[in-house]
Formats: sequence, structure tokens, C-alpha cells
Amino acid sequence: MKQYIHKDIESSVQLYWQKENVFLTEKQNKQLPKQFIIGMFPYPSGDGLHTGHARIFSAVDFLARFYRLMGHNVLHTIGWDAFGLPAEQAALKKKINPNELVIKNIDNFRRQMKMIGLSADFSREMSTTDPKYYGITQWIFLQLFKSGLAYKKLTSVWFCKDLGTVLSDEEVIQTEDGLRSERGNFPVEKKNLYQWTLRITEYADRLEGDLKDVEWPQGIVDMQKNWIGKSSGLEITWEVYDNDGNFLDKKLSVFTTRKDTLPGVTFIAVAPERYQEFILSDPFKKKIEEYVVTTKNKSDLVRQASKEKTGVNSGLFAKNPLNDTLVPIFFADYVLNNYGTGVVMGVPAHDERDYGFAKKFNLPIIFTTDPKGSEDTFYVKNGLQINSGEDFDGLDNIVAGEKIQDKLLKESKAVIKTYYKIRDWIFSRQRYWGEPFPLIFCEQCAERHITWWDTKNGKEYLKQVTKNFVTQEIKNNVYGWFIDENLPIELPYVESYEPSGDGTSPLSKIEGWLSVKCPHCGADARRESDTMPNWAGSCWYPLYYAIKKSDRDGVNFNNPFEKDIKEQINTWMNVDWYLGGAEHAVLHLLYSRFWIKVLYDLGYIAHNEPFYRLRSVGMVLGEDGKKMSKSLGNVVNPDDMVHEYGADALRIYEAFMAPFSNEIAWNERSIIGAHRFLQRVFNMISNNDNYVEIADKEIVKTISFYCNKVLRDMKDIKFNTCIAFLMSCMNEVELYLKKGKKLDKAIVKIFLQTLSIFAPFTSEYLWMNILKEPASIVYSKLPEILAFEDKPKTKLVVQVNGKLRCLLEIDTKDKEIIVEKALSQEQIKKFITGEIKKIVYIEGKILNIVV
Ligand code: ANZ
Ligand code: ZN
Repeated sequence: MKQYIHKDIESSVQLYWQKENVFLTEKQNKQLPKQFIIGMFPYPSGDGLHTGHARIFSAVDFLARFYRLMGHNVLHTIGWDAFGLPAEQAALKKKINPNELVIKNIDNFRRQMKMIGLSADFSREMSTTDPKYYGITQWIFLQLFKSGLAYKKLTSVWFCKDLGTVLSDEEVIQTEDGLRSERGNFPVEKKNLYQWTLRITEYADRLEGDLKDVEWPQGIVDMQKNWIGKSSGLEITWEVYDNDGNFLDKKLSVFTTRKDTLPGVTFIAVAPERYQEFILSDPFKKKIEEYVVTTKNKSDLVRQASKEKTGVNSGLFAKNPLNDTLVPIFFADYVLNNYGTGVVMGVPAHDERDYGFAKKFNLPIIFTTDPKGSEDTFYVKNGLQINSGEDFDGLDNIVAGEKIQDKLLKESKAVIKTYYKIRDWIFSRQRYWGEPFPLIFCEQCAERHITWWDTKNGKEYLKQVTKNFVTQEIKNNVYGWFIDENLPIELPYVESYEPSGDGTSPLSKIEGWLSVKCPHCGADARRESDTMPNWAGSCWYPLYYAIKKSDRDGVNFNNPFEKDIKEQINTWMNVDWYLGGAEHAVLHLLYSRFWIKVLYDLGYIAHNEPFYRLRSVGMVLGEDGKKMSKSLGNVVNPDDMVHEYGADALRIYEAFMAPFSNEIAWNERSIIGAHRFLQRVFNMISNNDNYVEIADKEIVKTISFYCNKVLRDMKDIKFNTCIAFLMSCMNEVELYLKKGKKLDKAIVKIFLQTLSIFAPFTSEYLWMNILKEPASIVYSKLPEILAFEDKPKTKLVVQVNGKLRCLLEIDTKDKEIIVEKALSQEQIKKFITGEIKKIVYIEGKILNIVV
């Protein structure tokens, strides 16, 4: 009997895989159904792979190996998100140029990923910092620019002195010490700077609506929806009057989602920034000017959240279009200037913030929904309409709202409106370590109001495309800007790349790189010296994964997504399984969806969503239950674990520790357990005394039973129960052998195939050396009995008000289809006695209809 020496086994199998180039994507049969399985590509930090990475990437690998066994054509590869602040800061600290540091770190990450047995196709490995890659990132930016989705604008932005750069809203977080940069935890302030900005707001509606087409955790879908913040309501026109009741020939548009409360408005509140629009008299004028100054340095978040409401009276009045009452107009900073119309109709009876404001300024409180006794504070629930005149009183408040709306629409005093909270994406960074913009600015052309669309290529472009967002306003913002088509525009190598701190990028000091001739008039011009944010490179990398190495080398930078390449992308996209951290719920996932939609609209790709199925990983904590950190000394290094127990044991443990999305503390005892389990498997299978030609039916049945269970749970990524089944299986086989009975090679084959998902080294070794199989276990075929249908029919429990009313056979995951089918069932129909209040669906298990 041989001994289980994990080091020898793993290194010999590693050599074999390498020599045979086993994981080359092109080795697979193209006719098989595709599975595109990836994890969110990591930033290659100097610390190397951490246990969280190991958890994500081993999970990706379990799925990849599983789908290969199930007869799928799998794309599983890896890349490096290596541009951006983290890399640059690490480089500054270490005093190594980021160009060199990143290469070093990537080498280490690659070594570790191979070490843990990832079956990734390393021939397709990529880095966002490779000019061959970022040349295409630049090209995609140019598509956005050309179609009018990028513009340069003086905007009030977050500026971080310590990082020397602006940050997007998303990169600024609320902490106990106030607003800070997410990266580095430095203070931030508002500053007015010219910034490239991407018009993601043009896509807000689709970014919200298309969430129905992806299979993501509900929590992440909700976070995206909140971020996009779709809000449908009514924009109502109010006339402005002075103290003596004279109409001032000024109207205010007011956005509300509660039109039913219009009769209860007791004041109008305007964002202080808008004071210049009004003709104000003293003493109001002076007070307001002072107030505006104090507002300036407050963030929108603080303005909205602060309990203590502030504001100043304007001395003016507005007339309620429904009942002609005049109410005072205030300036108040809880009204945001960049949301809705920047004006709020104050309904203290039904809105918390309006209530706080009314209390402070002693304004009347008029209920329009019957608060059923709780009159002393605001009331936010629905109910019966009151205090609204005989046309509306007594109605359900929602119905009253509709009637009020109809009346105002008819009298042309309102329009229906939808607003979004999402803002355009500020896309410039004043840093060295990022993709340069392929743009040139010419002062002379700017003066003559000429832009790229006035050039021959620009005019041609506008003729060809059917959809563009090029408006006069966009043009005004990009006068003098032209495209440098000679992609990639390489980032110049420099010795010193420290941020300048004055709001300009380090590239603005590199004369040789900066000075160019205007592509239009030939005058002296200069390149854009800002760089792109690190979100840019991660927006489209799955498309690059889909392109064969040989085709990447010969890419045409004038049209990278042509012919063959387009076909490869369309074959593999979209990503079937995307695993990663929930911290990317908004930023990366939203930006990427936006870019993919733009490329889709321009006809370059066939999919308009990048990631079909998303799953988030739970955090791995230190053994003490605290977040792993160097300062706590509780960091577990995968290198040490593999050295001590082997990669297979690490992988088994990562699978077994907890359900994939649960947070879990590291536990070294369990990895020892995993190692012992593998030792037992090894001893059993490598012992020649355990075999006969044909084994008892009994054991064939047992092993098939457990393996089948494993394969079924894989699709729900229940890795922990998979391992439990493999362990139960082992126990039963050992009991069976104790009775003096034997195994045969055919059934051991099935066991090893199933085990190879999690412990590929041990399985491959036994496969070759004991079973003497001629080819790798990776592409071995599972027998028919185990390979089940892709869409198993399941029985769904359908309830009405929590009571079981019928069992429904379903073969889809589409909630809408399922609900429709359920509602059409006679057994269900008869219990739907009133309006459906809520539908709760637990995927594949229960559908509960609440009436
Ligand atoms: C009257 C009212 C009565 C409102 C009521 C709410 C409740 P969402 O759903 O988030 O879109 N609002 C409108 N513009 C605003 C601005 N620029 N700054 C701050 N608040 C603003 O919120 C829409 C509601 O937020 C609007 O409906 C408006 O207040 C307020 F019982 O109008 B509401
Ligand atoms: Zn010019």
C-alpha cells in the first residue's frame, strides 16, 4: 500500500497537467453546451492570495470541474485588476515603480492559484495594465465619447487631498469621523473641477428594468435598485407671489410622489443653491446669502440625514394649484439641488422631514390621510382622505391621489415625471497609474467651437450610427476635444509618479508625452493628462476572457470586436456563473452593466447583460472570529495551509466550512479533518486487496446514490453538503469493506470523478496510478445514470395566505412565468378572494400568495 504524501502527489499531478496543457479551453469539444464560470478578478496585492480569494476561486473551480464532468464546454480563466489607487499606493510605500511591482505581485498570485489546483486556462490570463488590453478599454471609451455619452464638465466633486485625486460618490463613505475616502480612509472635501463624466443616467431605466433578466441574490438586486433610485411621481406647477399678493411672473415645478397630500401642503421648500432665481428683498436677502454659505460644505448625505432642520424664510409665497391657498416659501438645505426639481412641497402631516421643519418654524400641520387617532406627529400609512374638499374626502388616499392627478393634468398644472437618484459617473482621476484617455485638446479649435464631430470622421460617424446622445449641450462641453486613434495610447514610464496635490495629474508634468499636434488644425495641442478610474478595466474583462490568446495578439485597435473575435465573444457571453464579494454590489456590477449595454446598442456584442448568475461569497474571519488583519495577527496564509495539509485538504475545507455565502471563522482543526479524510480515501483506493472484477450490486448502489446527491447539490452551489455526502459515502464503503467484501474499478471510477471536483490532485493521481486510466480525469465522462437533465422538473408548493393549496410542476426559474402558471390553476383561483397584496417566492420551493 502506498502512503498519502500530499506534497509528492500534488507536485507530480501539477507537472502532468502542465505538460499536457490540460486546461486549455480549446482542448474541449466546441459542440458541447457552454458554461462561462469566473470569479471577480483580483487586484494582485503584495500580500498574495488571502483565504477569501481562496474561497471564491476554489468555488469557481469546483463549478468548472463539475460542468466539465457533466459534459459542458467550460471557460474558466483568470485576470488581474491591477490599475488604480491600491497598486499605486502600495508602490509609493514600497518605493518600487508600479510597472514593476504589479508584475512581481502577479507572478506570486499566479503561482498560488496554480498551487491550489485551479483548472483555469492560464493561456487566457490578462491584466488591465497590459497595453494590449487597455488599448481596447480606451477604444470602448472612445465609443462612449463618439456617441455623446462622455463629456467634460465643471462639477462639484469630492476631492481627497491625501490621495491627490477626485473621487466618485461611490468612493466616498460615511464614517464615524465624517465623510472619508473608501480607499485609505482620508478626509474629503467638495471642489469644483473639470472632469470627464459618463452619462450612465441615460441608461438608468434599463439598468433598473433589466435586473429582471438576471439571476442574482435579491439583496444585491435591491441595492442596485436603491442606487438607481427610480421614483415616479407628479411635477406640479406653483405660482410665486409677493407679500402683497402680486403674481411675480415666476413658476415653480415641484416633484412629489404623494400627490394625494397636495391639500395638506403648508409650505414650499427650495434648495438654497437656487436663491438667485428669486427676487428677494431685505432683510430676507441677506439672511439667505449667509445661509447659502453654510450649506456649501455639507454633503448631500448630511443635509438629508440631519435631524435638526434648518432654513430661512424667503418672504415670498406660492399658490396651491388645487385650492388656491398661499403658503410661505422657505430655503432649506434638506432639499437637494440635484434631485427632482430642487423644490419640495412641505406636507408635515405625512412626511418626517417636513414635519421636523414645520415644528421648527411653527408651520401648520394639515392631515390629508386620516391618522386614526395618532394626530400629534406625522403619519405615513395609507387610509381615508380627509381635509381635501368634497371631491376627494372619504376616498382611499391612493384613489384620491389619482383623482387629484387627473384634475391637474386636465388643467395643465402638472406633468407625470420619473426621476432617478443615480448621477452621472465621474470618470477622471488625477493619478498616474491608470489608463490614459485617448483624447487631445486644442485651444484654437476650442475657441472656434470645433469638436471631433466637426471632423470628417466625426461627420461620417454621425451619419452611420442610428442611436447617439450627441446634443448641443454635450458639444458645448467638449469644444476643442479630438480623438487620438493610434491606440493603444501607452502610459509613459516615469520615475516619479507622486500625486501633485494641486488637483492636476502627474502626467501633466511630462512634457514629451503631453505635447502633440491638433489632429484637426495642426496647431500645438496637448493630451488629456487625467487617467481613467480603476473601475474602467473591470467593466468589460469577461469579453476579453472569451478571446483566444492568438487573436488577442493580432487585434485591430480600430475595431477590436470584429469578425472572429465578435463570434468568440458572442459564443461565450454572458457569464453563467459570477462569484465574488458583495462589496461590489453597486459599483463594479453597475458600471459593467452600463458598458456592456452601450456595446450592445452599438452592435458590437449580442448580449446586453454581462453576468447572468451571480453569487456572493461570505467572508472568512480569523480563528478568533474577527476580520483577518495583519495588526491582529490572525491572518491565515494559503501557502502555509497547502504546505502543511495540501491543496486538496484546503479545497475540501473551503467547501465544507459553511454554505458559500455565510461568514465563517477559520478553523484549523477542520482542515486537519479534511486531510485525514483524504488519507482514508487514498488508503482505501490504493490498496489492491480491496478489488475484485465485479463488485456486489449493493456497493454500486451506495456509491452511485451519494455521487448523485453530490452532483445534484453542485448546481445550487451547496458545496458543504456535497462534502458531507462524500464523507458519508466513505463511511459506508469502509463498513462494507470491513465485512470482507470488495470493490471494483468501475465503481471506484465514479467515486473518483465526483471527488475530483473538490480534491483534483488526489483523484487524478489515483485515476492514473491505480485505475491506470490513460487520459486525465478532467475530461472523463460520467456514466449516463449520473448525468441528469439540465432542467430537472421540481414540485413547487403553492400557498394562499400560508396554506398549501396545490403542488405545481415547474421547469423554469422565471418567477413571472411561475406566478402566472400558479394563478391560472383552478385550485388557486378559488382562494384568491381579494386583491393580491404580496407574492413571496422561495426559489424552487414555495410560492405564497397573500390576499
Ligand atoms: C410631498 C410629500 C408628501 C412627499 C409626503 C413625500 C411624502 P423619492 O421617493 O425618494 O423619490 N423630494 C422631492 N424633491 C426633493 C429634493 N430635491 N430634495 C429632497 N426631497 C425631495 O422621494 C420623493 C419625495 O421626496 C417627494 O414627494 C418630495 O416630498 C421629496 F407625505 O412630496 B414628497
Ligand atoms: Zn485644432
